[in-house]
Amino acid sequence: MIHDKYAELAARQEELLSRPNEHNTDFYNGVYDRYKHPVLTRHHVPIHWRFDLDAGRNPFFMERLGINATLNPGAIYHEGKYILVSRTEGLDRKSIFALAESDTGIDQFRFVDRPLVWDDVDPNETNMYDMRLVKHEDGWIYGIYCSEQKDPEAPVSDTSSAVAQAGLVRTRDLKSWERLPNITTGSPQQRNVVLHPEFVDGQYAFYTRPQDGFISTGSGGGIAFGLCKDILNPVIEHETVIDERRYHTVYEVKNGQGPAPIRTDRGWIHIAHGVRNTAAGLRYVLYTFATSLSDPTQVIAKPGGHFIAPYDDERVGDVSNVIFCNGAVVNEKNEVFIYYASSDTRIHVATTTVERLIDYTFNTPEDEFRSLQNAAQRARLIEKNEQLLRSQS
Ligand code: M1P
Repeated sequence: MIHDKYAELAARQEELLSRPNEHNTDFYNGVYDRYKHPVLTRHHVPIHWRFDLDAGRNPFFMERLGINATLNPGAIYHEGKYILVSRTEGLDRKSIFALAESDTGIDQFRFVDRPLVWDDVDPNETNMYDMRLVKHEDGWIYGIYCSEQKDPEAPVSDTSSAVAQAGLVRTRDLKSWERLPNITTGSPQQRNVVLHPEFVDGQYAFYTRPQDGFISTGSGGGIAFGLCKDILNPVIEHETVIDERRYHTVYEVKNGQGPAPIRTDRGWIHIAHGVRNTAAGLRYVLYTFATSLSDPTQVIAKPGGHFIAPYDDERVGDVSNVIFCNGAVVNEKNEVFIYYASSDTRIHVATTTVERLIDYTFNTPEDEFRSLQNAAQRARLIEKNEQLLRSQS
């Protein structure tokens, strides 16, 4: 028999799942809109994924398999629905992938079916997270994710060191998934590997982030680009860094490609994350840049500073002061939905349009890299505005 408590929790959850979202009108920057509520939280995870509903087996109606957080979702717009594949972290720290969908893209996301599974081709893989979902022109939908295992070379006393590699799956229907081999590169570790949605020179193209260590990129780092001849045997022989780390920027310590870049008339627009160190720990923000349509290794525009940073309540969570994005979609009206997680805890959306994203990326002044030059840059803006204000007074 189903426990009495189930109906009460289900009714409460239904209120959350059907709640309309609305703009956060306290926030304005002209670039994108923020929303009042996160779009996916641990409270959205179905009750029957967490509790044993049977009153006999679970007389106290205890949560048997709790969920700690929903974060860092891959995203696609598919058959008129906004699809997220959420990193869904259990209380045991293991992340699983779970698919949620919505008709609006800003609210009423619901998890569907069951957590995603596929053939277990790598028994050493311990954790999986941060899937990029990419509709490739070859007709498949690919998922590229971080496949993490214990460092086999770590001494016995070290139970924390890990190795990150890029796992690869593909599907046509978002239901059955085929696990392909991990992507091989010359780098000891990889995270934030993303498939470019089109062939380049007849080959599959990837954004990578070569790194020496699991946390620190060491002598590696930067967003790199590489080609791969065969997706069934994915080897990237050469990685060329196209967007480097740089001193005293928001991407000083690390950076990484977010979702697959968005094709526009002016170029590919990339949403990436940048990391810098502070006395309170690492701070993760998003930034954008554009690459050339004719040569995706050439950066042709790069606004200074951050695009999205932790705001109000977003600042606090399991890993505070983090905004991370690996999912963004464009619908048929050229509206852009940017799904980002705050502080490794819950998922939000920011909306804009392709037109605004182009304007932001191509017309925001670049970082001048030195305070006095940045002061002069701001003085030029003030001067132009003062002239305009004087002419209209
Ligand atoms: O905790 C912040 C982020 O840290 C990692 O990102 P990166 O590889 O760029 O350092 C990832 O573990 C990511 O999932 C996490 O949100």
